Amino acid sequence: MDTLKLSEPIRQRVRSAARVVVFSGAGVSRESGLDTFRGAGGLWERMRPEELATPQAFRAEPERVWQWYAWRFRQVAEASPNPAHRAIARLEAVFPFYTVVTQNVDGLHRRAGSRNLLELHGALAHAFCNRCGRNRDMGEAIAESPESPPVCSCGGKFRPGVVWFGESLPEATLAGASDAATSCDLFLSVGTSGTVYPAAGLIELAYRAGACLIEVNPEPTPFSRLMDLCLTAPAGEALPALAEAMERCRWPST
Ligand code: BJW
Ligand code: ZN
Repeated sequence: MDTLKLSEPIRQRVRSAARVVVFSGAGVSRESGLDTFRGAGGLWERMRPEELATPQAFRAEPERVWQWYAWRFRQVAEASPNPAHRAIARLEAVFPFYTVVTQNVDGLHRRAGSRNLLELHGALAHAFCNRCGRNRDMGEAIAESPESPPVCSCGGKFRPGVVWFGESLPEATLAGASDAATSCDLFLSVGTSGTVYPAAGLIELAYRAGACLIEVNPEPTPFSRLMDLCLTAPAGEALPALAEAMERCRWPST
């Protein structure tokens, strides 16, 4: 996508927006070489989520779950932020109140420079003890014990610092994301299938609050019909063009 021409109604919304939320999912990291969960080639095509991404799976097969996350951790360590992450980070300088809410656990938004960032589903970079809650660095934990979860001094097992199905999202993070979605003027949904709750509910909150909604996804999602604009393109192509178009709206003389 070269230059993007926004319609006049969207340009007006961008010009007057003070509060902006970017809500991202696995698709934003696809062009960094990381697999999405759902869809063709997605992680869940090869293994069932309930066998890997639940506390029950960790209790039943801790080694298998640990090895899968160790593999994901290594993939992420070798990956780099792509033009979509960088465009999203760049837009933080354009709007007075700008929040990136991500479902991703890969840390690529932070590595690209996003600072006001809420990680709804935790982070692969951390591990914590499933008994006493002690935190430690995931890389060190894997280096110490690549095949099975390291045992804590309390006798518990270290697990990845991510949110599994059936677990609550970090309360303050979800509250911050809900407040941001409820009060925003502009909401960009990027690279998410919008199928996992309560995260996907943020799109509904922004819609009900009357925000201008923009979706970036090569495929339609359950929320596409609510959008003011759908950019049906990969995030790494659409986001740099969208960021540039938004900068032109806000700073017409540059
Ligand atoms: C591109 C692209 C490119 C491709 N550019 N785009 C209400 C209704 C129904 C169910 C529930 C509900 N409330 C709660 C639930 C249960 C459950 C849930 O939502 N289930 C549904 C799946 C049915 N939710 C939970 O259990 C949550 N906890 C909770 O609700 O606690 C309260 C509670 C407790 C106890 C009982 C009851 C309630 C927790 C959810 C945790 C999700 N965890 C995971 C794993 C994280 C760890 C890990 O990484 O392994 O999070 S699951 C997985 O899905 C991961 C993701 O963050 C999440 C969302 O996926 P995402 O990011 O949207 O990725 P994809 O793959 O789905 O989509 C990628 C998109 O990219 C696609 O659209 C592509 O087209 C697109 N794409 N290339 C742009 N280049
Ligand atoms: Zn412990």
